[in-house]
Amino acid sequence: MSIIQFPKGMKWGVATASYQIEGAANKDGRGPSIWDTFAKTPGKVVNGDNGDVACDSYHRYKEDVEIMEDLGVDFYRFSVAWPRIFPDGTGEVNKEGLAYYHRLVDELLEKGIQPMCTLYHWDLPQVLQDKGGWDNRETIEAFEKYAELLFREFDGKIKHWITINEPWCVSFLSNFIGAHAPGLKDFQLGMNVAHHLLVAHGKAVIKFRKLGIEGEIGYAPNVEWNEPYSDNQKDIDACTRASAWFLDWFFDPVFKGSYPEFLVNWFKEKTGAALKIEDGDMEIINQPVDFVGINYYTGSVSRYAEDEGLFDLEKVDAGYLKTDIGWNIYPEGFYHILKKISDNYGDIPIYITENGSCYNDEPENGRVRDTGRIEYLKKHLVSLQRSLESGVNIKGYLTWSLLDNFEWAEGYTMRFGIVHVDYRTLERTKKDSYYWYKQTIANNFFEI
Ligand code: JJW
Repeated sequence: MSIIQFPKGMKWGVATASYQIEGAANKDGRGPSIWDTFAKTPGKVVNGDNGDVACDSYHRYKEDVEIMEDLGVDFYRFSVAWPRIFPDGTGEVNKEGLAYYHRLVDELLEKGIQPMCTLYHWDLPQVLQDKGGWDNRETIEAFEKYAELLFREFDGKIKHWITINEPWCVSFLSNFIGAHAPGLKDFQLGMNVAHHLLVAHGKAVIKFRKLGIEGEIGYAPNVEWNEPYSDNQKDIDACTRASAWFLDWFFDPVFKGSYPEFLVNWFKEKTGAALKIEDGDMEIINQPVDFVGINYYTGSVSRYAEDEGLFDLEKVDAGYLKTDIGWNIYPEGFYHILKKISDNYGDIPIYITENGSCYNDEPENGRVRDTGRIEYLKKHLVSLQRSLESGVNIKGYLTWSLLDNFEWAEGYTMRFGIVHVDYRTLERTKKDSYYWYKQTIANNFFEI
């Protein structure tokens, strides 16, 4: 038996996102987002599910905050639905949409929970997509205005801000792989979107500083780890490329003011795509951030395979256990990636803004025995503690997710919550993992 002890002052939290939990899609003047459109396009989301109702947190937020108060978290990470604030993407503010987030934030503050607000968690106003979405630089200006409005509106209330959630998903997964909204399949487009997201991030940070907003601002890239199958140089290089797509591509511009040259060249050779950078872009992106949010779920042992995929790489089934969504349980990757971030980018404060697992356990006699999720959490928190022990500057850990919710292209079939949601009755049931997490938060350690 081991005791895994966390440092004094370690912060704990849970995370969600607007389109995945709010519902109330047509309430109080919300405009349509690209996810409404995508979900209603046949064949894009499992079972044709959509976020019209989701967990109905728009109406049940008090119950959800009460659950978090009982859980004892320091932080609640949520996102604002841009189309609730600007139904037309920009221009006229929808006061009723703003009022919802005031109600939520006030409720959190009253219960002593710190709000951590994500500005962009994928629900782009559809009207902006109609004009090219993130491929169009006008979206950057619209985002800057949207960010400014929220900074001014919530200054003094929200002290932790995240500009963009998972820019890799927003760009490459959504515009090259095509699995998420808007569902396009063009590598050059994915590259343009990735760059524009980083510029939008930088512009929001500049605005935040200029306005003198109280608190901290960062962004939340998702990362995956590819462990070389062998120490053959070809295996190592293939893994370096694949991991860098998540890591270096979205970190180097922010922390070093440049893109990773080896990957720029690789993409040029493989796809013909080239960066489209305007004067001043890299300076805008290269703003000091107060923290970086890390979203980590999975990793793989991978090896070189000639002409396989984008990176000449194949994943090896090395026999790792998988969660119910089919992702490897790979906690060592969490440790390796945190170490690498700290080695390459310095002593930047890190919040784990997402880490969690999909297990589709259902209530039996009012109890959800999600032992798989508890095991997953334990393994990843051991890796987190190893990273802390190795000097990585980790400030807090937020698990994904408070609630089972709309898991994007998987619809409601994949459950990531520590609280079960019955999608017919919208009843919430705390899972065994909830009670385990509550105990861990209270103790600031756990036994394994
Ligand atoms: C990759 C699918 C082909 C969310 C992916 C699909 C097809 C090569 C979870 N994080 O719900 C990554 N999540 O909203 C944010 N993160 O490829 C929050 N990444 O690949 C969670 C999905 C994801 C993915 C899902």
